Amino acid sequence: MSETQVAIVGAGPAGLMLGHLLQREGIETVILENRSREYVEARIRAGVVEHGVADLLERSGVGERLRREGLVHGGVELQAAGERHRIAFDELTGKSIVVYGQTEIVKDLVDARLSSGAPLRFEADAVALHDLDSKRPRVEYTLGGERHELAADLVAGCDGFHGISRGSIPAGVLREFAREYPFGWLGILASVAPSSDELVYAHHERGFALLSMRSAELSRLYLQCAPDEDLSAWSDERIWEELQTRLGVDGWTLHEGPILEKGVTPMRSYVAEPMQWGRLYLAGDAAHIVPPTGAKGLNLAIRDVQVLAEAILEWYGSGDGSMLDAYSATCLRRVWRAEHFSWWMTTMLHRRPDGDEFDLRLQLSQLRYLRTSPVAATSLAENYVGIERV
Ligand code: FAS
Ligand code: PHB
Repeated sequence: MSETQVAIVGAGPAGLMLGHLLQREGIETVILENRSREYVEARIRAGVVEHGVADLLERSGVGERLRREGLVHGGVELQAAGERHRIAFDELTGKSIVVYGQTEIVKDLVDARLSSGAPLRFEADAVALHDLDSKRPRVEYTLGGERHELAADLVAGCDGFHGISRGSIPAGVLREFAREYPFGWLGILASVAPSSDELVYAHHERGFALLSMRSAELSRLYLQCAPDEDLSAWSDERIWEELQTRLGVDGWTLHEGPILEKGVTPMRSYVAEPMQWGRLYLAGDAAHIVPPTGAKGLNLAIRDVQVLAEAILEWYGSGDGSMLDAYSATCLRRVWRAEHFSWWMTTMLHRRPDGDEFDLRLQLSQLRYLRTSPVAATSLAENYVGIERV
């Protein structure tokens, strides 16, 4: 049996950032990750970092490459009926976003963790959490074909939507809230310079499309598709043809290039309440999921562990557990704000297969209102760049 102060299950953005924030303040942590380092660092996911999250990464010493290589964007384009309109975050809120892949944030956090010498165990599969309602909870995990146990003061469940932490909370404790959407995203990573300086969110009668990017040489684009879309039915040519149709506007060209990676992501909204039980604290996708239209998933994960780290440091520092007791309530205010914004962006921009003309006119009216009203545009902007006080 090994021991630590805080056992962290999962080395995604939540687990790695929590370990980083605690370790740098002298709190002992062990991070257990069931996949390999290569797998974790190669998983292509989010691309947008909120203003406040970029600041936190920099303040805590892991934002140097983000500041050097990240693309600072002062707005995004909304497109409908063949016209684009820029939502100017910088003018409306004084803030911006940073386009910097989640893969890069994970690499930066893994490097920082390994440089610190603090334990980060890859291919360590947490199989059970024990005694979560005691003062000495335990994590049972397998590593190298052997079973191990890690005892701790606290356990952080940062193991994503399909991890074991949420399911370790006894039946009857959690209330779950969910929406499944009748569509998903077909995403591609293409070796071609982005055809727009900023992101383009396009409403189209054939379905939503998003132009994003990872660098001056790498484009990231998405097409609304069926949640169980058969990827083999989408040749590179067909993907580019559909993107040209949905993103095309007069006087603009979408440049094509070799597709390096493609995948289909289904969409859901999900929240589990409370985000804690006994000495277990859930953070990130282990507790909540948002459709990626609002670019909130990664940012919520980081914001959760910012709250959790502060509460843990208070508890160890002064013995005051009030912030830990309030962890779930504190996080859920931001979680539900992000859930609403992500649902709102998703329902405004995607065509439901069972939608009708009434739905279409509501969407077009909402998009027109965002073009004509600075107040409406400011509301979108402040949610997108990240609200500091929710
Ligand atoms: P993660 O899922 O990232 O990390 C959990 C970690 O725990 C994983 O490394 C997993 O291997 C590990 N784990 C699981 N079970 C374990 C066990 N039993 N033992 C040990 N380790 C275990 N968000 C956006 O903002 N924009 C996007 O475009 C976007 N696209 C996405 C595409 C996909 C396919 C997915 C799945 C998510 C996407 N997201 C997007 C959301 C995503 O970025 C998440 O919000 C973010 O990864 C959440 O981070 P974590 O909570 O750390 O969870
Ligand atoms: C991305 O670049 O992957 C991205 C950007 C904005 C979103 C979702 C994904 O809303």
